Amino acid sequence: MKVEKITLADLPDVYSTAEMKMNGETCLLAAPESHGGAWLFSSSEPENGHEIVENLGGCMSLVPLSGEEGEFVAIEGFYPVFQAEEAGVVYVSSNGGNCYQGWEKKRVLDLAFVHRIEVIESSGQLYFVISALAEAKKSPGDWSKPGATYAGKVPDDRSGNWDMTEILSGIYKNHGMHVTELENEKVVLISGQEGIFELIPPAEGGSNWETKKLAEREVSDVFVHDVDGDGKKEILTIEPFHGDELGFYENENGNWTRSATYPIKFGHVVWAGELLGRPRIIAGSREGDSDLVVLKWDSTEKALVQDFIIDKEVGPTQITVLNQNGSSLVFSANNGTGSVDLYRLYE
Ligand SMILES: [Ca+2]
Repeated sequence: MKVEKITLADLPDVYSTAEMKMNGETCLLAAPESHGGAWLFSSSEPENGHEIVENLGGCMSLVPLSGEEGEFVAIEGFYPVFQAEEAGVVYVSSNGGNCYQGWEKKRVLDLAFVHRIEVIESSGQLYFVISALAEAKKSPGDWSKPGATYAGKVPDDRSGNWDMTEILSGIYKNHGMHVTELENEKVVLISGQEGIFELIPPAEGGSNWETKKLAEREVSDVFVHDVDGDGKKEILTIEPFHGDELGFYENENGNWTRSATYPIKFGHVVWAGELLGRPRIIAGSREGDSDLVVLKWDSTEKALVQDFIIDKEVGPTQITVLNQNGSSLVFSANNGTGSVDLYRLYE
């Protein structure tokens, strides 16, 4: 594969990315971990991005509200290094305006050290799920208090109350969150020091989230895809917390087993999906080569191997991948270079 790189914006400390539909078009969002604003880029004219929300810093996560246009939720107030006593969740809406104007931000939840948010639809109900990395911290190295995960219904009237209840507690370094489908059910995966957990949303009319533990090892981040093409999904991980290994877990008879690893350095990006129609993994490191690298599964060697390097010395923190018009686009928050970059992959 060949790679074309376009720097879309210089955004110091850029950290989070997402994709979102806006006026029928796919758009991309980026926001910083320090004080700053959120930017929006249309996929048809990505070079003409604009800041759409002036004050959306300490932004660890950006997530569109499923199926809707022009609205998203985000974490704000989680500043480096672990200054997050005042962190919370905001709801951001375009108010039906054009791509770049009229955006309004509203704080909907306060939760110290809230770090991840996802949105999942189940039985026609939209739920938000949030995790606090820890309950509290006296210093960056203080991990004495575990974090918890909470969920609630996204109110139909977004200006209403966003109520939440605790659904998983006692997870130290509660860091990873990923919405996926396992055994034909939409689920949320959570990862931390105690391992990987699967959270299944309530049945129709119910309120209880079912919890299953999938793996015991300390895991920083998770992503799910069938990367060896055998029709069964695998779990890809970064481990341990911000760690130096990418893990490959296979499911055999209902049990998840780590059967391969690949070396990374201060791992921060793990993504798996289709690139130009082929199953691939993208891993990003914030130390060492600080690279963004594409891996593939070698079924002969039964190992993860490097396919090609997208970029080096960029220190990516999050990516969003789009497949459109015969290209694969990798939109990257390159924290190390303070830039929002778009990579177009092609044959
Ligand atoms: Ca597979």
